[in-house]
Amino acid sequence: MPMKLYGFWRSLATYRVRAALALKGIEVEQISINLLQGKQHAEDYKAINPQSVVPALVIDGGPPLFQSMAILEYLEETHPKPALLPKDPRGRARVRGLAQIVVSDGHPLVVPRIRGYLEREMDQDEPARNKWLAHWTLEALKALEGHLDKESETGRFCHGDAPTIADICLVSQVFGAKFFNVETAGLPTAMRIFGECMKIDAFDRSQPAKQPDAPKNPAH
Ligand SMILES: N[C@@H](CCC(=O)N[C@@H](CS)C(=O)NCC(=O)O)C(=O)O
Repeated sequence: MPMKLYGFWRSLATYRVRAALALKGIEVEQISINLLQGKQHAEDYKAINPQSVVPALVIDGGPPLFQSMAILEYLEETHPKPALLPKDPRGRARVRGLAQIVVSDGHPLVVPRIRGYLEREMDQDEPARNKWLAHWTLEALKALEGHLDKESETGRFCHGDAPTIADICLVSQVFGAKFFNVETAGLPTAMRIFGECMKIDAFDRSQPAKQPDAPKNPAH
């Protein structure tokens, strides 16, 4: 029975899980929860993920897994090849640290519920909200660049010459930068690594615009 991934084409957290599944060659059935239509708040989806966010991953009809980092760690433990974490504890800490810059610090500030709150409760108009989205997306990418540019562990990818969880998170953040029209010229190492990742079929076919629920017209 294939795993069932509840997600959305535009969701950066879902992208992270799609990319990990694809890199590990795991078959998955995708179920689209339309965040733009608020379907994450429907009772039937809340029964799967009470937080009303995607992704959620259901394996063999068991209780859904939630939170993209926890899911990536689960996939790494259960499908260790190809490895998405280095073997040494220091390396693992570095890769997880890079990943957390995105997952814990950057991405949470731009999710739909934050944007909705800025609009409805804080009376921020669209230009102000777009400024917020671009600012915090760029801050996370600048933090990644600060590490990647100067640390000797950086290789073809974020950590050495094979993709890791850090690359998955970096790529998701760069897709965020594309959505929010962020200028990426000042991020040469991060963007070089993004380019390396996108040469890999698993990263490429997992990208938002290539999902079955993505609009056919790229102007979303
Ligand atoms: N930290 C969570 C983030 C989950 C999350 O916020 N997902 C977004 C899409 S990327 C979502 O479903 N948002 C719905 C909302 O904000 O209403 C993870 O990494 O899985």
